[in-house]
Amino acid sequence: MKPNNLESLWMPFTPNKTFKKDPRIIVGAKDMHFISDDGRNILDATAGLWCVNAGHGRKKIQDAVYNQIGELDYSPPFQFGHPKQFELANRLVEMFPEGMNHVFFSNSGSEAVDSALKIALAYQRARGKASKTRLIGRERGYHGVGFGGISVGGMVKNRMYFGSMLSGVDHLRHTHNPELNAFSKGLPEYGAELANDLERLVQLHDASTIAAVIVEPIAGSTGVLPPPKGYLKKLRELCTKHDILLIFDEVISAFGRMGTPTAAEFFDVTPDIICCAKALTNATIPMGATVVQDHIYQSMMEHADAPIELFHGYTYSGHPVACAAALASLDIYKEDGLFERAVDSAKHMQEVAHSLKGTKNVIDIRNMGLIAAVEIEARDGAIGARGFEVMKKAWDLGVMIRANGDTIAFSPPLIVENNQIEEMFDVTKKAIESIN
Ligand code: PXG
Repeated sequence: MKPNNLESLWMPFTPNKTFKKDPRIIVGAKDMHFISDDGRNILDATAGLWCVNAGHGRKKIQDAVYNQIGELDYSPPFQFGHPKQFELANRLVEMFPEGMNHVFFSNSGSEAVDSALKIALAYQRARGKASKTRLIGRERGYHGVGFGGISVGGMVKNRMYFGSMLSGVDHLRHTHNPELNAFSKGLPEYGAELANDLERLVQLHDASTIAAVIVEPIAGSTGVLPPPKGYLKKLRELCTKHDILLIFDEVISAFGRMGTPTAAEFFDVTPDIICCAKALTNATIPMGATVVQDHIYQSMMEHADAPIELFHGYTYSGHPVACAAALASLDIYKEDGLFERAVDSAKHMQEVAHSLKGTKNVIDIRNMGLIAAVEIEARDGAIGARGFEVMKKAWDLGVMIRANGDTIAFSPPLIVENNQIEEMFDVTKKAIESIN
């Protein structure tokens, strides 16, 4: 089953040279497990990449996709519609916070973010605030890999190789403070005042130049950074005060990761725009969505200066097969009560994750919803080396975990059983103890 030549493929976000010498090849998946090419069952502690929330190989999605290709494989999204994209938009607005009643489809988290940024700019212009062009992100933010996303993003390596990116972007300070908050269970106590960093940027640039602020309500790929208590509410207040749009990038947090349809609902903070993707289709077919408040959509409908209100869209926006996969996924989440289930599993995961405190080299443990992270101290002069070795060792021991630098992240499918949570952390502990 091993491919005989690994050279032609340029793998994304992967050290190609090292991987190809010692590849990890996945040939199948069912429920909570991947199957490796040497026939082992590997427990999926990451829901793939934070996306397979209903577990792998769901028959209902498989059937929906198969049937959709037979019925309508593709139809152009510009100037024509098909029923399932309207149905899916209606289903999504029912799940999203009050007032967020309009959905723009794309094909990935990166595109959902770029769409949000473009909508924010076009909206400001349409309502006569054309000087509001500046976009504010946050240090350590991850918003995908488009030029818009890396510009507002705050992960150094994702930015430093790619020139000057978008102009007119600035960043809030990040909220990670291990000195005060290490080993917090759930939301960290300290740091709400960091939202006031927006005041600093308003002082510097003036609110009349700022279109939008984008943050992840809980940052994932930068190493799992739950927001300090009160931070998001404060940020919402400041955005409202200064007439700045607030965008939540919920690419990892939407669809049950927090036990609710959105993190916005969990934190009781309603942004103006939410970006989502990943678990929208249980990751079976690529799809992203940008969900906006009524006032944004209505303003664009009323004030746009051309018959096409938004000059933006993708060949595969609202692809019928992706819509079929998404509708089936939303059915499963509801029928199986997976968001509610995540609430219970999250409690267990919190206890099990924090039981690793005291393990060799562990310097912090963080968790929120069905997300946890164990951070190990970086080896001198080799940031990320230990994280990588732990990930590899865990794979050999039968568990897929994700290393973001030296932070090991856990975000299992919402169908995870308590004993599987225990297995994930037992194996991780063994892996951490086995390396120097
Ligand atoms: N926003 C957020 C918050 C994300 O987590 C994206 C946007 C981009 O989505 P696409 O579909 O364009 O990849 C993401 C993606 C990790 C990891 O290691 C996380 C992501 C991607 C790759 C790695 O945790 N999230």
